[in-house]
Amino acid sequence: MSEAEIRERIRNALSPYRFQHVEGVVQTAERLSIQYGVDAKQARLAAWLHDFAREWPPEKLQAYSKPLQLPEEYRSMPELLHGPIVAHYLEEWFQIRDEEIANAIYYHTTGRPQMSIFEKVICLADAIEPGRVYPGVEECRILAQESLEHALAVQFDGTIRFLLDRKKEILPLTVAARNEFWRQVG
Ligand code: DGI
Ligand code: FE
Ligand code: FE
Ligand code: FE
Repeated sequence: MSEAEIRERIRNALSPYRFQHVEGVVQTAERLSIQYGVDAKQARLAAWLHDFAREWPPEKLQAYSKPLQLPEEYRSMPELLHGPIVAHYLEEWFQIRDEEIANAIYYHTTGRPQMSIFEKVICLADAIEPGRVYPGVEECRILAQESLEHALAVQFDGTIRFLLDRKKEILPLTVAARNEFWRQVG
């Protein structure tokens, strides 16, 4: 499937608002990939695909996540399922057999310890694309010019703060990723 065909499939799967977000992630992922020395073509593909299942209803997300055997805590946080689902079905749905792309999509929401540079580029592009507006986004954009880890550390603090304020559950993986980013910043 060509990039143009993938773009059309994504456009059909998402609301105009979300598609605009994805276009922003593609542009930002390409820029960060060049800056941090990972493959730009792969980064664009991962970015196009990362939110393919983002607007599915919870029941559909739960159904498609069955074969993935995720830890129990994902059950109560359906907004964490869209990445793992697309990663799992990447080859079947898009004929893409690429472990780096699959991992970057899988972990784009939660992060994880020991993320590759490629995974960090996709995760950060998702957070700082031009359409994003939240407290601290400008600081993250500036930090991204110097350090993926520093930008992600601040970004994950923001996500965790957001979840705490709303009394939401926090996935241990998200906390582990956050701790490691700060450790890497020193
Ligand atoms: O899909 P996007 O909206 O572009 O962004 P995303 O995939 O990074 O985040 C999706 C949602 O998941 C967002 O509202 C924040 C939330 N989230 C991230 N980490 C956690 C989380 N939600 C819970 N409950 N727990 C987490 O650890
Ligand atoms: Fe997402
Ligand atoms: Fe994210
Ligand atoms: Fe996204």
